[in-house]
Amino acid sequence: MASAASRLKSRFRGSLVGAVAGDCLGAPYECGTQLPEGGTLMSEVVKFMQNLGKNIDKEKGRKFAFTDDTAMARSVAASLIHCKGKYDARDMARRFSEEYLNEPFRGYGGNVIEILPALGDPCVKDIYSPAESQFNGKGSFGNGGGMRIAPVGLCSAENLDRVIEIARESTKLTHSNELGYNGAVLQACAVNFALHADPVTFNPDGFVESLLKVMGRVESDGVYSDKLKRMREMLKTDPTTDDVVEELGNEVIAHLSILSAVYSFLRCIQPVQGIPLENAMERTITYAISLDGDTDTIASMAGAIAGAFYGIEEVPKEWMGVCEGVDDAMEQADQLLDIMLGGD
Ligand code: AR6
Ligand code: MG
Repeated sequence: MASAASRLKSRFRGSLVGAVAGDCLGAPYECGTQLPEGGTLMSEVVKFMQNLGKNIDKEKGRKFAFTDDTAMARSVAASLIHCKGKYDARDMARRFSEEYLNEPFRGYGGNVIEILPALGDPCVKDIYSPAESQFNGKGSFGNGGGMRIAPVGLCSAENLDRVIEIARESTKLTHSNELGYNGAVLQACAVNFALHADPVTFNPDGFVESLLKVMGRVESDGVYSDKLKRMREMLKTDPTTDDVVEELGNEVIAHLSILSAVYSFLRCIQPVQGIPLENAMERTITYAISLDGDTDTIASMAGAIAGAFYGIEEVPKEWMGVCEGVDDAMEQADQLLDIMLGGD
């Protein structure tokens, strides 16, 4: 039996690699998909996954590129590693800015690009002020906080308050709207709960209940809490993907995408009709992409939660060969684990 330390290492790696793979494999579906006569998006994604395995030699060297989700998550992880697990707003903001200016083509959100250059400017006195000025002072509620937050969730279970605080504060660098940063808090906590869950006794209802407790503490408007309560019902009734999208959304905004990622993880613990894939990571990413819309980000967030639960062994080998950024994610996962074991 694997030791507790090696299980944890596997789950840290699974989470960051799961996030990268969801981003890379979801990205080709983001702008809509031409479906064959009688085909569904789900059946197309299943074929894509099956062929990814069969054509591994042909695919050799071919990389599915990552997008802004991974670009920003790498900066979050790099900053936490550099600051030995502590949150340093200036350091993280500068990394977001540099990453964007180096590779602006990664598919960043339409509004966040207006403030990313300023986040590296030492003359900006209040580093949170560029984000606060967005959307006439209301701030962004895009899902850009949730999409990058997995590294924050990778710490011990006793540090949940710190997960919440770092997720909120680091998201405010770009998303000052409550819905934007609370969505990131929810996603970071989902990663943390999955990381420490016992797969043998795991209970999806209890998982949702734990998230409800967090959201009850942090949100003032109840938007996420109401949707979590709906999700609890949905887990009992197994709705169609269209109904899931109707309830939980598939858009680039936080409150209409992050819960779809959480639901994808919870739903795919069990087999899903229409997805004849035995591997649970494959099933989860396939399901998340089948929700259509913001496929890369929903699959990336679902992959981060699922990877923290199942560990790196459940990530298909083929993904490791074809997804850009996997090696860096493995390295960052190991470094974050070292920080945690060093007493974060
Ligand atoms: N009012 C109206 N629309 C909004 C608001 C608001 N307060 N906030 C956000 N939006 P952005 P992100 C809409 O630019 O969150 C990439 O595809 C608005 O249409 O802050 O980092 C990634 O892969 C705005 O352009 O960036 C993610 O999927 C959009 O939400 C996503 O974009 C995105 O918000 C992440 O984007
Ligand atoms: Mg996206």
